[in-house]
Amino acid sequence: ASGKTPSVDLITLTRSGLPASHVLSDQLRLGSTATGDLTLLLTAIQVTSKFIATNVRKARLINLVGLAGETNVQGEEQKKLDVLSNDIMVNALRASGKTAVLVSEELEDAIIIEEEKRGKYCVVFDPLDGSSNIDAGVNIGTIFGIYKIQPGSKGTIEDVLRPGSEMVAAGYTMYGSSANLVLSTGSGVNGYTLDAALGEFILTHPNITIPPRGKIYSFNEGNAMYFYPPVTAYLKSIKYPASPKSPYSARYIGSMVADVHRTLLYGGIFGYPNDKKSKHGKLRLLYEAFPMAFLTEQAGGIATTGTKRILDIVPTDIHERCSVFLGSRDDVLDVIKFFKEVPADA
Ligand code: P6P
Repeated sequence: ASGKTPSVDLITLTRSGLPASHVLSDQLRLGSTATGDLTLLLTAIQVTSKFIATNVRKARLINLVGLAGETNVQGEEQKKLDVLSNDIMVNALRASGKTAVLVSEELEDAIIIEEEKRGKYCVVFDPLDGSSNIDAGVNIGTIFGIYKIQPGSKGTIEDVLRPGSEMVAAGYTMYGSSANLVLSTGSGVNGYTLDAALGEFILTHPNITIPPRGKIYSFNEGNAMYFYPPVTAYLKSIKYPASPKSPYSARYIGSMVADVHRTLLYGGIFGYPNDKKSKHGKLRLLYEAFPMAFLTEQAGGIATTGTKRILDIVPTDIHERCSVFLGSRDDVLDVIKFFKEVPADA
Protein backbone atom coordinates (compact mmCIF):
# COMPACT_ATOMS: atom_id res chain seq x y z
CA ALA A 1 0.00 0.00 0.00
CA SER A 2 1.26 3.48 -0.72
CA GLY A 3 0.49 4.58 2.83
CA LYS A 4 -1.15 7.69 1.40
CA THR A 5 -4.82 8.16 2.35
CA PRO A 6 -6.81 7.82 -0.88
CA SER A 7 -8.61 11.03 -1.74
CA VAL A 8 -11.99 9.30 -2.24
CA ASP A 9 -12.23 5.94 -0.53
CA LEU A 10 -15.30 4.39 -2.17
CA ILE A 11 -15.27 1.49 0.24
CA THR A 12 -16.18 3.70 3.19
CA LEU A 13 -18.71 5.75 1.24
CA THR A 14 -22.25 4.52 1.89
CA ARG A 15 -24.40 4.20 -1.21
CA SER A 16 -26.06 7.46 -0.29
CA GLY A 17 -22.61 9.03 -0.65
CA LEU A 18 -22.44 7.94 -4.27
CA PRO A 19 -24.41 9.86 -6.91
CA ALA A 20 -26.96 7.47 -8.46
CA SER A 21 -25.17 7.97 -11.76
CA HIS A 22 -22.22 6.00 -10.34
CA VAL A 23 -24.07 2.89 -9.17
CA LEU A 24 -25.23 0.53 -11.93
CA SER A 25 -28.22 -0.74 -9.94
CA ASP A 26 -29.43 2.84 -9.41
CA GLN A 27 -28.75 3.72 -13.05
CA LEU A 28 -30.85 0.74 -14.16
CA ARG A 29 -33.61 1.62 -11.69
CA LEU A 30 -33.63 5.13 -13.10
CA GLY A 31 -33.29 3.65 -16.60
CA SER A 32 -35.45 5.38 -19.14
CA THR A 33 -36.51 2.27 -21.11
CA ALA A 34 -40.23 2.42 -21.88
CA THR A 35 -41.55 -0.62 -20.02
CA GLY A 36 -38.49 -1.14 -17.85
CA ASP A 37 -38.25 -4.74 -19.06
CA LEU A 38 -34.72 -4.32 -20.47
CA THR A 39 -33.76 -2.60 -17.22
CA LEU A 40 -35.05 -5.54 -15.21
CA LEU A 41 -33.28 -7.98 -17.53
CA LEU A 42 -29.99 -6.11 -17.14
CA THR A 43 -30.52 -6.12 -13.38
CA ALA A 44 -30.86 -9.90 -13.49
CA ILE A 45 -27.68 -10.19 -15.54
CA GLN A 46 -25.90 -7.90 -13.09
CA VAL A 47 -26.93 -10.17 -10.22
CA THR A 48 -25.65 -13.27 -12.05
CA SER A 49 -22.31 -11.53 -12.53
CA LYS A 50 -22.06 -10.88 -8.79
CA PHE A 51 -22.93 -14.52 -8.05
CA ILE A 52 -20.48 -15.93 -10.60
CA ALA A 53 -17.79 -13.52 -9.36
CA THR A 54 -18.26 -14.92 -5.85
CA ASN A 55 -17.88 -18.50 -7.10
CA VAL A 56 -14.87 -17.73 -9.27
CA ARG A 57 -13.19 -16.05 -6.32
CA LYS A 58 -13.92 -19.00 -4.03
CA ALA A 59 -13.20 -21.60 -6.75
CA ARG A 60 -9.79 -22.51 -5.43
CA LEU A 61 -11.01 -22.75 -1.87
CA ILE A 62 -14.08 -24.92 -2.45
CA ASN A 63 -12.43 -27.04 -5.12
CA LEU A 64 -14.76 -25.95 -7.91
CA VAL A 65 -11.93 -26.05 -10.41
CA GLY A 66 -10.99 -29.31 -12.01
CA LEU A 67 -13.04 -31.38 -14.41
CA ALA A 68 -16.71 -32.04 -13.84
CA GLY A 69 -16.26 -35.19 -15.90
CA GLU A 70 -18.78 -34.09 -18.52
CA THR A 71 -18.12 -32.58 -21.93
CA ASN A 72 -20.06 -29.72 -23.52
CA VAL A 73 -21.35 -29.35 -27.08
CA GLN A 74 -17.90 -28.13 -28.09
CA GLY A 75 -16.51 -31.51 -27.05
CA GLU A 76 -14.38 -29.78 -24.45
CA GLU A 77 -14.12 -31.19 -20.92
CA GLN A 78 -16.44 -29.13 -18.78
CA LYS A 79 -15.07 -27.58 -15.62
CA LYS A 80 -17.33 -27.44 -12.62
CA LEU A 81 -17.31 -23.61 -12.68
CA ASP A 82 -18.62 -23.73 -16.28
CA VAL A 83 -21.52 -25.92 -15.24
CA LEU A 84 -22.35 -23.77 -12.24
CA SER A 85 -22.08 -20.49 -14.18
CA ASN A 86 -24.37 -21.81 -16.90
CA ASP A 87 -26.95 -22.97 -14.36
CA ILE A 88 -26.82 -19.59 -12.59
CA MET A 89 -27.39 -17.73 -15.87
CA VAL A 90 -30.19 -19.98 -17.15
CA ASN A 91 -32.07 -19.97 -13.84
CA ALA A 92 -31.76 -16.22 -13.30
CA LEU A 93 -32.73 -15.33 -16.87
CA ARG A 94 -35.75 -17.67 -16.79
CA ALA A 95 -36.78 -16.37 -13.34
CA SER A 96 -36.57 -12.76 -14.56
CA GLY A 97 -39.68 -13.39 -16.69
CA LYS A 98 -38.13 -11.11 -19.34
CA THR A 99 -36.70 -13.70 -21.73
CA ALA A 100 -38.14 -15.89 -24.50
CA VAL A 101 -35.06 -17.60 -26.01
CA LEU A 102 -31.72 -18.42 -24.38
CA VAL A 103 -28.59 -19.62 -26.18
CA SER A 104 -25.60 -20.74 -24.12
CA GLU A 105 -22.15 -21.87 -25.25
CA GLU A 106 -22.66 -24.73 -22.78
CA LEU A 107 -25.96 -25.99 -24.24
CA GLU A 108 -26.33 -27.76 -27.60
CA ASP A 109 -29.86 -26.46 -28.16
CA ALA A 110 -31.51 -23.10 -27.53
CA ILE A 111 -33.89 -22.89 -24.55
CA ILE A 112 -37.40 -21.65 -25.44
CA ILE A 113 -38.87 -20.23 -22.23
CA GLU A 114 -42.29 -21.62 -21.25
CA GLU A 115 -45.29 -19.33 -21.75
CA GLU A 116 -45.86 -18.43 -18.10
CA LYS A 117 -42.28 -17.20 -17.71
CA ARG A 118 -41.84 -15.77 -21.21
CA GLY A 119 -40.69 -12.16 -21.81
CA LYS A 120 -39.70 -10.18 -24.87
CA TYR A 121 -35.91 -10.52 -24.94
CA CYS A 122 -33.52 -13.21 -26.19
CA VAL A 123 -30.15 -13.60 -24.49
CA VAL A 124 -27.15 -15.32 -26.08
CA PHE A 125 -24.24 -15.89 -23.74
CA ASP A 126 -21.02 -17.66 -22.89
CA PRO A 127 -21.36 -18.08 -19.12
CA LEU A 128 -17.66 -18.52 -18.46
CA ASP A 129 -15.46 -17.84 -21.47
CA GLY A 130 -11.76 -18.61 -21.24
CA SER A 131 -12.53 -21.50 -18.94
CA SER A 132 -9.35 -23.38 -19.94
CA ASN A 133 -7.56 -20.69 -17.92
CA ILE A 134 -9.55 -21.22 -14.72
CA ASP A 135 -6.87 -23.34 -13.02
CA ALA A 136 -4.15 -20.82 -13.80
CA GLY A 137 -5.98 -17.93 -12.13
CA VAL A 138 -6.08 -16.02 -15.45
CA ASN A 139 -8.95 -13.55 -15.94
CA ILE A 140 -12.06 -15.21 -17.40
CA GLY A 141 -15.50 -13.82 -18.10
CA THR A 142 -19.19 -13.92 -18.96
CA ILE A 143 -20.12 -12.55 -22.39
CA PHE A 144 -23.73 -11.72 -23.36
CA GLY A 145 -25.79 -10.19 -26.15
CA ILE A 146 -29.49 -9.28 -26.12
CA TYR A 147 -32.03 -9.23 -28.98
CA LYS A 148 -35.59 -7.99 -28.64
CA ILE A 149 -38.01 -10.73 -29.79
CA GLN A 150 -39.39 -10.16 -33.31
CA PRO A 151 -42.92 -8.67 -33.55
CA GLY A 152 -45.54 -11.40 -33.23
CA SER A 153 -43.02 -14.08 -32.31
CA LYS A 154 -43.56 -16.31 -29.28
CA GLY A 155 -39.85 -17.08 -29.16
CA THR A 156 -38.18 -19.30 -31.73
CA ILE A 157 -34.66 -19.92 -32.94
CA GLU A 158 -35.33 -17.37 -35.71
CA ASP A 159 -35.31 -14.66 -33.03
CA VAL A 160 -31.56 -15.20 -32.50
CA LEU A 161 -30.44 -16.12 -36.03
CA ARG A 162 -30.20 -12.39 -36.79
CA PRO A 163 -27.31 -10.02 -37.49
CA GLY A 164 -25.54 -8.67 -34.43
CA SER A 165 -26.52 -5.18 -35.61
CA GLU A 166 -30.05 -6.02 -34.37
CA MET A 167 -28.87 -6.54 -30.78
CA VAL A 168 -30.22 -3.96 -28.31
CA ALA A 169 -27.49 -4.49 -25.71
CA ALA A 170 -24.25 -6.39 -25.16
CA GLY A 171 -21.61 -6.70 -22.49
CA TYR A 172 -19.21 -8.82 -20.51
CA THR A 173 -18.11 -9.27 -16.92
CA MET A 174 -14.43 -10.05 -16.44
CA TYR A 175 -13.49 -11.94 -13.25
CA GLY A 176 -9.97 -11.13 -12.07
CA SER A 177 -8.48 -9.17 -9.19
CA SER A 178 -11.84 -7.37 -9.32
CA ALA A 179 -15.03 -7.95 -11.31
CA ASN A 180 -15.40 -5.54 -14.23
CA LEU A 181 -18.74 -5.27 -16.01
CA VAL A 182 -18.59 -3.50 -19.41
CA LEU A 183 -21.98 -2.72 -20.94
CA SER A 184 -23.57 -0.94 -23.90
CA THR A 185 -27.27 -0.45 -24.63
CA GLY A 186 -26.53 1.26 -27.93
CA SER A 187 -25.37 4.69 -26.83
CA GLY A 188 -21.75 4.27 -25.81
CA VAL A 189 -19.91 1.92 -23.46
CA ASN A 190 -19.61 2.17 -19.67
CA GLY A 191 -17.35 0.13 -17.39
CA TYR A 192 -18.22 -0.76 -13.80
CA THR A 193 -16.13 -2.31 -11.03
CA LEU A 194 -17.75 -4.49 -8.37
CA ASP A 195 -17.31 -3.02 -4.92
CA ALA A 196 -17.61 -6.19 -2.86
CA ALA A 197 -18.20 -4.20 0.32
CA LEU A 198 -21.24 -2.47 -1.19
CA GLY A 199 -22.20 -5.42 -3.43
CA GLU A 200 -22.64 -2.86 -6.20
CA PHE A 201 -21.04 -2.23 -9.59
CA ILE A 202 -19.59 1.28 -9.41
CA LEU A 203 -19.05 3.34 -12.58
CA THR A 204 -15.26 3.46 -12.93
CA HIS A 205 -14.86 3.74 -16.72
CA PRO A 206 -17.52 6.14 -18.09
CA ASN A 207 -17.87 6.37 -21.87
CA ILE A 208 -15.05 3.97 -22.82
CA THR A 209 -13.57 5.18 -26.10
CA ILE A 210 -10.97 3.09 -27.93
CA PRO A 211 -7.94 5.08 -29.17
CA PRO A 212 -7.95 5.46 -33.00
CA ARG A 213 -4.64 3.60 -33.18
CA GLY A 214 -2.71 1.50 -30.64
CA LYS A 215 0.71 -0.13 -30.31
CA ILE A 216 -0.39 -3.63 -29.26
CA TYR A 217 -1.34 -6.65 -31.34
CA SER A 218 -3.04 -9.65 -29.77
CA PHE A 219 -2.97 -12.87 -31.84
CA ASN A 220 -2.14 -16.48 -31.02
CA GLU A 221 0.95 -16.68 -33.22
CA GLY A 222 1.18 -20.36 -32.39
CA ASN A 223 -1.19 -20.65 -35.35
CA ALA A 224 1.08 -18.61 -37.66
CA MET A 225 1.98 -21.55 -39.90
CA TYR A 226 -1.74 -21.92 -40.73
CA PHE A 227 -2.46 -18.19 -41.30
CA TYR A 228 -3.66 -17.13 -44.76
CA PRO A 229 -1.40 -14.67 -46.64
CA PRO A 230 -3.28 -11.42 -45.84
CA VAL A 231 -2.87 -12.12 -42.10
CA THR A 232 0.78 -13.08 -42.47
CA ALA A 233 1.43 -9.92 -44.50
CA TYR A 234 -0.37 -7.71 -41.98
CA LEU A 235 1.54 -9.14 -39.01
CA LYS A 236 4.82 -8.72 -40.87
CA SER A 237 3.98 -5.04 -41.44
CA ILE A 238 3.67 -4.33 -37.70
CA LYS A 239 6.48 -6.63 -36.52
CA TYR A 240 9.04 -5.46 -39.13
CA PRO A 241 7.85 -1.91 -39.93
CA ALA A 242 9.72 0.34 -42.33
CA SER A 243 11.90 2.81 -40.45
CA PRO A 244 11.37 5.10 -38.65
CA LYS A 245 8.30 3.19 -37.33
CA SER A 246 8.85 0.89 -34.36
CA PRO A 247 7.30 -2.61 -33.97
CA TYR A 248 4.05 -3.18 -32.07
CA SER A 249 4.12 -4.97 -28.70
CA ALA A 250 2.61 -8.46 -28.45
CA ARG A 251 0.09 -9.13 -25.69
CA TYR A 252 -1.95 -12.37 -25.74
CA ILE A 253 -3.75 -13.73 -22.68
CA GLY A 254 -5.78 -16.43 -24.43
CA SER A 255 -8.97 -15.34 -22.69
CA MET A 256 -11.14 -13.28 -25.06
CA VAL A 257 -12.70 -11.11 -22.35
CA ALA A 258 -9.26 -10.15 -20.99
CA ASP A 259 -7.73 -9.52 -24.44
CA VAL A 260 -10.73 -7.47 -25.60
CA HIS A 261 -10.90 -5.51 -22.31
CA ARG A 262 -7.26 -4.45 -22.70
CA THR A 263 -7.86 -3.58 -26.37
CA LEU A 264 -10.86 -1.36 -25.53
CA LEU A 265 -8.89 0.49 -22.84
CA TYR A 266 -5.43 0.68 -24.40
CA GLY A 267 -6.19 0.40 -28.13
CA GLY A 268 -4.49 -1.84 -30.69
CA ILE A 269 -5.87 -4.95 -32.37
CA PHE A 270 -7.16 -8.35 -31.25
CA GLY A 271 -7.39 -11.05 -33.89
CA TYR A 272 -8.48 -14.66 -34.06
CA PRO A 273 -8.53 -15.25 -37.84
CA ASN A 274 -9.81 -18.36 -39.56
CA ASP A 275 -6.88 -20.30 -40.99
CA LYS A 276 -5.94 -23.48 -42.91
CA LYS A 277 -6.49 -25.53 -39.74
CA SER A 278 -9.69 -23.83 -38.50
CA LYS A 279 -11.51 -22.92 -41.73
CA HIS A 280 -14.27 -21.02 -39.88
CA GLY A 281 -12.08 -19.63 -37.11
CA LYS A 282 -12.45 -20.58 -33.44
CA LEU A 283 -14.54 -17.88 -31.79
CA ARG A 284 -18.32 -18.25 -31.71
CA LEU A 285 -20.29 -15.71 -33.73
CA LEU A 286 -23.46 -15.33 -31.66
CA TYR A 287 -22.15 -15.04 -28.09
CA GLU A 288 -18.49 -14.09 -28.49
CA ALA A 289 -17.94 -12.15 -31.75
CA PHE A 290 -21.28 -10.29 -31.89
CA PRO A 291 -21.22 -8.88 -28.32
CA MET A 292 -17.53 -7.90 -28.57
CA ALA A 293 -18.11 -6.35 -32.02
CA PHE A 294 -21.12 -4.42 -30.65
CA LEU A 295 -19.01 -3.03 -27.79
CA THR A 296 -16.02 -2.28 -30.06
CA GLU A 297 -18.16 -0.25 -32.49
CA GLN A 298 -19.94 1.54 -29.64
CA ALA A 299 -16.48 2.49 -28.32
CA GLY A 300 -15.50 3.93 -31.72
CA GLY A 301 -13.56 0.93 -33.07
CA ILE A 302 -14.10 -1.55 -35.92
CA ALA A 303 -14.85 -5.31 -35.87
CA THR A 304 -14.44 -7.28 -39.11
CA THR A 305 -13.82 -10.78 -40.49
CA GLY A 306 -11.22 -9.10 -42.72
CA THR A 307 -13.68 -8.82 -45.58
CA LYS A 308 -17.04 -8.19 -43.83
CA ARG A 309 -18.39 -6.19 -40.87
CA ILE A 310 -19.02 -8.81 -38.16
CA LEU A 311 -22.32 -7.25 -37.06
CA ASP A 312 -23.69 -7.69 -40.62
CA ILE A 313 -23.27 -11.49 -40.61
CA VAL A 314 -26.56 -13.43 -40.59
CA PRO A 315 -26.04 -16.56 -38.46
CA THR A 316 -27.37 -19.91 -39.70
CA ASP A 317 -26.40 -21.96 -36.65
CA ILE A 318 -26.38 -20.86 -32.99
CA HIS A 319 -22.87 -22.26 -32.44
CA GLU A 320 -21.24 -21.21 -35.70
CA ARG A 321 -17.76 -19.74 -35.60
CA CYS A 322 -16.28 -16.72 -37.38
CA SER A 323 -13.01 -14.97 -38.08
CA VAL A 324 -12.43 -11.94 -35.82
CA PHE A 325 -10.30 -8.80 -36.06
CA LEU A 326 -11.37 -5.99 -33.71
CA GLY A 327 -9.94 -2.90 -32.06
CA SER A 328 -8.67 0.57 -32.93
CA ARG A 329 -10.17 1.98 -36.10
CA ASP A 330 -6.89 2.66 -37.94
CA ASP A 331 -5.32 -0.68 -36.95
CA VAL A 332 -8.32 -2.67 -38.20
CA LEU A 333 -8.49 -0.58 -41.39
CA ASP A 334 -4.87 -1.68 -42.02
CA VAL A 335 -5.98 -5.34 -41.82
CA ILE A 336 -8.87 -4.69 -44.23
CA LYS A 337 -6.39 -3.11 -46.65
CA PHE A 338 -4.22 -6.25 -46.62
CA PHE A 339 -7.29 -8.40 -47.31
CA LYS A 340 -8.00 -6.19 -50.33
CA GLU A 341 -4.44 -6.23 -51.65
CA VAL A 342 -3.07 -9.70 -50.86
CA PRO A 343 -4.57 -12.75 -52.64
CA ALA A 344 -6.35 -14.77 -49.92
CA ASP A 345 -4.93 -18.17 -50.85
CA ALA A 346 -1.65 -17.25 -52.50
P1 P6P B 1 -6.38 -20.29 -28.23
C1 P6P B 1 -10.94 -19.45 -24.68
O1 P6P B 1 -10.99 -20.85 -24.76
C2 P6P B 1 -11.38 -18.88 -26.03
O2 P6P B 1 -12.64 -19.32 -26.37
C3 P6P B 1 -11.33 -17.36 -25.97
O3 P6P B 1 -11.64 -16.86 -24.71
C4 P6P B 1 -9.90 -17.05 -26.37
O4 P6P B 1 -9.77 -15.81 -27.02
C5 P6P B 1 -9.55 -18.20 -27.32
O5 P6P B 1 -10.45 -19.27 -27.03
C6 P6P B 1 -8.13 -18.67 -27.12
O6 P6P B 1 -7.88 -19.68 -28.09
O7 P6P B 1 -6.49 -21.17 -29.44
O8 P6P B 1 -5.47 -19.10 -28.47
O9 P6P B 1 -6.11 -20.99 -26.95
